Amino acid sequence: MKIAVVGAGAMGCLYGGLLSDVGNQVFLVDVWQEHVDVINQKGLSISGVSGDRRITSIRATTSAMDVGICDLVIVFVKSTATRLAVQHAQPLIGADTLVLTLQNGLGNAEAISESVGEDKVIAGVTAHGSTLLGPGAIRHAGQGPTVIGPLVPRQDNRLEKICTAFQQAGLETIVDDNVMGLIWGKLMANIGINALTAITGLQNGELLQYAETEELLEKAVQEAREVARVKGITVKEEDPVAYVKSVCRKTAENRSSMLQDITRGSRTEIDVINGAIVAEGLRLGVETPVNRVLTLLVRTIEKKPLAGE
Ligand code: KPL
Repeated sequence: MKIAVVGAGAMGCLYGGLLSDVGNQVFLVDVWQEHVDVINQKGLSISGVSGDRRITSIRATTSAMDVGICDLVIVFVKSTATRLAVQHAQPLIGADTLVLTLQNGLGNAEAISESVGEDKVIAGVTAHGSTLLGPGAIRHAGQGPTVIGPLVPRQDNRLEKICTAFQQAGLETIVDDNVMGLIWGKLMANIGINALTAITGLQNGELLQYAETEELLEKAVQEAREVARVKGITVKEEDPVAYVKSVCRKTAENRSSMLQDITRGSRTEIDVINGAIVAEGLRLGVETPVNRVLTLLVRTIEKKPLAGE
């Protein structure tokens, strides 16, 4: 399968690397020139739970024009960059291309659909954790299922083919048609974990070692669950709080993507995670005080210069 991964951060490199390692033709498309150069010269280094390896079959580029039309485009850029990234990814998308978003937060599938049409979009969630160590190197920090589904019902078996390709790469994957339920289910994990780790500097598993962070995690998730209920979304997980705690344990040593963003001085996805819950809560008349405080604190930390600057 010819696959392009748009956004070669920690998760994009993980999926791209594992898919390339089993014989797919994989291209990473990213704006970071040094990262692209290191991958092309030395290969992509993956360490951690899936074993240590260097993948030299993978190609990286800063321009989608170098790649041409693909069978599958996986969008892994930060949610804040989705619209722009998909515009730049147009040379990858032909009549039979499917575009998969496994990004965090709300609104990505909708943003991609506006550009490429709903029938080409598949969305899903991933329970893997991954950390970018530096140019050309990631650590696979936690494993879990990938669940994907179409935005509109499909008549062909292309989704199943993607599922098989992922499984061959060691990425446990299933198809589920309740895409919004899936996205909201994963959102619960990001709501409970990302902002709290970004504010405290804790790893995911450490959130459960302190009564204070555990209580805030529970409250933030309960608020989000109420927003989902009033909105009429059937969240995949029956007990979202228990689910989020299980994600903390499974990705215990991971530094969440939001903590990684804060450490790098990058903009976070707070507005499409806790901020989105606050906005939906306001619209639906559901109180979300914990999510509001978490959102305001992360926005403050985003504005504060990094220590030493
Ligand atoms: O998706 C994640 C993230 O870091 O963004 C979790 C599930 C919290 C794993 O770290």
